[in-house]
Amino acid sequence: MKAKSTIALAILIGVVSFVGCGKSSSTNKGDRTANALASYVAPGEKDEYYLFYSGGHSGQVFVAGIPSMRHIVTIPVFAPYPGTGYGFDEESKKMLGDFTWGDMHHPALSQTDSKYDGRWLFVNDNANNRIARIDLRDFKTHQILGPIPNSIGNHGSSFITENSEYILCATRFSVPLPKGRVADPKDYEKEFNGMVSGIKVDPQTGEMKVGWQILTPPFDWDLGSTGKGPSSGWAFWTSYNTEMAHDVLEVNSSQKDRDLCAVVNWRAAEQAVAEGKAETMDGVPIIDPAKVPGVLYFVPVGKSPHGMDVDPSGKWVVAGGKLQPATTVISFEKLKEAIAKKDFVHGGDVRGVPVLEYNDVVEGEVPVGLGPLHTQFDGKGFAYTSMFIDSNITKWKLPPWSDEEKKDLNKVVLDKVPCHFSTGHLVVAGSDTKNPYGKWLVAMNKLSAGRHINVGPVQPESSQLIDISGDKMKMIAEAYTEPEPHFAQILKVSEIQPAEVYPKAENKDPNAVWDKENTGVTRNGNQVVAKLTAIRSRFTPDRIDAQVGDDLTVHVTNIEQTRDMIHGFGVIEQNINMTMDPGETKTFHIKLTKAGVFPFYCTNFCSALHQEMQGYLVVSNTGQPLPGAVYSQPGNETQPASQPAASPGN
Ligand code: RUQ
Ligand code: CUA
Repeated sequence: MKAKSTIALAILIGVVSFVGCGKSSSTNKGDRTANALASYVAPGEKDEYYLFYSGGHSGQVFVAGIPSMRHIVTIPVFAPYPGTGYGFDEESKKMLGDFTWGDMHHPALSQTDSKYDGRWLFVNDNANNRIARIDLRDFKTHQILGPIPNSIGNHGSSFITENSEYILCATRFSVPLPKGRVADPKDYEKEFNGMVSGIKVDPQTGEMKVGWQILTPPFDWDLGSTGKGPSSGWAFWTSYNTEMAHDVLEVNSSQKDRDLCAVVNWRAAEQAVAEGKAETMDGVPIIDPAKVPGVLYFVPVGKSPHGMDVDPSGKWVVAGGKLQPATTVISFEKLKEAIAKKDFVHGGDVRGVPVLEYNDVVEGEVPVGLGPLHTQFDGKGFAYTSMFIDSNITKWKLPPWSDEEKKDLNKVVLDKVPCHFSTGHLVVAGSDTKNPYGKWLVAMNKLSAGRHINVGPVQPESSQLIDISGDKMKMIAEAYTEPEPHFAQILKVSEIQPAEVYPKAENKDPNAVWDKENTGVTRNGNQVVAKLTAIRSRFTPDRIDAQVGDDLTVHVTNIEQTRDMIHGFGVIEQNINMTMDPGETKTFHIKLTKAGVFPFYCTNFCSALHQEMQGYLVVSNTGQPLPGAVYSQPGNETQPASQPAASPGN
């Protein structure tokens, strides 16, 4: 076993250095004119699909268009983003909490009846155990849930159920639970635990809360996928450390020929909690699968698998091989039969969780090549697997297979297209729904290896657009992103209609002001509150007076109702930067610590007089207001601080 894993590692390192030595690309450039036209979107025309990339440790979502592959916007989620003022105003600061970064992996579009319903995009944070919800009405982050209790390394998510009932997550790491308990990593097997979490999604609002959790042995759970159709109500995860090693995982977690994947009946879990079969840890109902049978099963799969993908029919569950040159295809029908017959490996349960017989549930191992990671589907019976080591996309045929094919599964491997280089994730439009759009596949490659103009040692990731509408795949175009997309979702543009302004009538912010009469600066003790409007090309008022030691709160409403008329609010040397979209109110809060005059200005180019859109924050020393200081009651223009509630200023 050890020899095998060493070989796998050698291959891996070999390929990487091969790529690194600058061997020129092997792309079949095909018919340049036809390919160019296929991805060309003329000036003024629009793309047909949205491509939502997870932004990895940038903590952001990148939105591009297909087929042009042009980056259109960035949606900040787990990290501040000055470009949209995210992480500076009170609301987004509160969502981010104490964290300034996240490691985003797998985005999931909300679904109704196993089809995208165009409402929300959920993304997970591997680093700080969080899940966020982006509303597709305005392409903004509206909720960040977490850190999730009893869950460490929220990598195995966000896998959404067929009617968006739950986001299901599994832990990549294990720790002593509840969090905060300390045990020696040498006692890993005994003291550490992993977890599968069901995050409940409100069907109307999308608001998430932790529903329940299932305790697992300290395997390192990897990728997962939810069932649909016949496998409705079930979910599946691969794992890569059934050895339960706690050190030198590179070697110690690659000892066994097979690892175990988790088969979870989430409806049974939900019911068990409703029936009071859970115990509570850190406020969450926890199911111990040894005490509640029927919730969790294990299935052996090829060594250290990675991806786990359920096909559009819900019949086939495909595990990537990573360290073996094949994908394992599990038949859900066989799996259900084996469970019904209690056909378990005799005496082979792991901590009371039954293990199914490999031969009872596996339909076949498809020899796709080296380093299979993730698989996507086109809804026409074909599967597409990303090959990290071989650096290609391999197209193969899903079962049912003929007897002849079964005898030699090489026969179901149909086509390969080289990618550049070392493909990690791939996405086929709509693959995780019951009706994929097919047509386009995007390969997300881990190494770009100098195919772009030289930008120094910092290297982008490359994405390649592949046409899968014919028998043979066609490489069409390539583009670059910042690090680092881990999976993506593709949505038809025609399926959503995002708002382009926030209608005034829908602004429920109690501090929104729309008329000059309601703007102003009020003072109450050391609390100074300013309410401003922003419109081309002025802030009203354009002077805010305060003193050192004051708590200053500023609400700015962009009273425009015109698309694209975005205003910013930056304050010099105060680390304040907000952006207000048309009809939006934003708030910041600051403790004033230094005296001086601090100009504020619009950061977002808005008109020919954008440069003139500025004002002053005047911070005088404590107890020494300027005679002309602007502290007004609403409706009052100017009023010295030392004379509260006096007559309106001139
Ligand atoms: S993992 S390259 Cu975070 Cu999705 Cu497979
Ligand atoms: Cu408002 Cu620039």
